[in-house]
Amino acid sequence: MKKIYFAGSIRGGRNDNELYAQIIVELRSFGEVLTEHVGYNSLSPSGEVDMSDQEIYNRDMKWLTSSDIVVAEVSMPSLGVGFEIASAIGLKKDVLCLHRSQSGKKLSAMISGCPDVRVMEYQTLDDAKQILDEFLSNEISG
Ligand code: 6IA
Repeated sequence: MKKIYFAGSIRGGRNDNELYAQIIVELRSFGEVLTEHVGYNSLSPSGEVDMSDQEIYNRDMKWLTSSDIVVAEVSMPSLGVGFEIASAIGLKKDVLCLHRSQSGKKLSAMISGCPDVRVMEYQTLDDAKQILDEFLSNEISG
């Protein structure tokens, strides 16, 4: 079973967390999603966690290293997600970035201009699912 690392904003802002949860449901039909907590409603930027930032970093970097595929929802700008994308590129992972055209924010040129990631614009959740299906079916067969 392929391991999928999903990245989405946490301290960058949680406005899209329900969308992340729905993307994660879709990702689960293609493999094991290592980072399901990114979609949890209960995870708020100021919330209680029983891990230190260093422990979170170490655990996430270990998961990122062990993953086969990285999918990032990048509509809500997040330093952590940007860091994960750059790290994934360094680790030679296949990276798909999903950006909601109507988010009101233009994607950072450091992501949209990067030749090592696939960036896809989408509008509805159904569009996102279709993009994921195409990307992941190729990944899994290839
Ligand atoms: O800079 P951000 O916080 O927006 O970065 C979000 C990204 O970093 C996500 O894709 C996660 O993989 C990772 N990340 C950041 N914080 C955490 C976390 N706990 N737990 C797991 N992964 C994280 C923070 C909890 C706290 C804010 C209540």
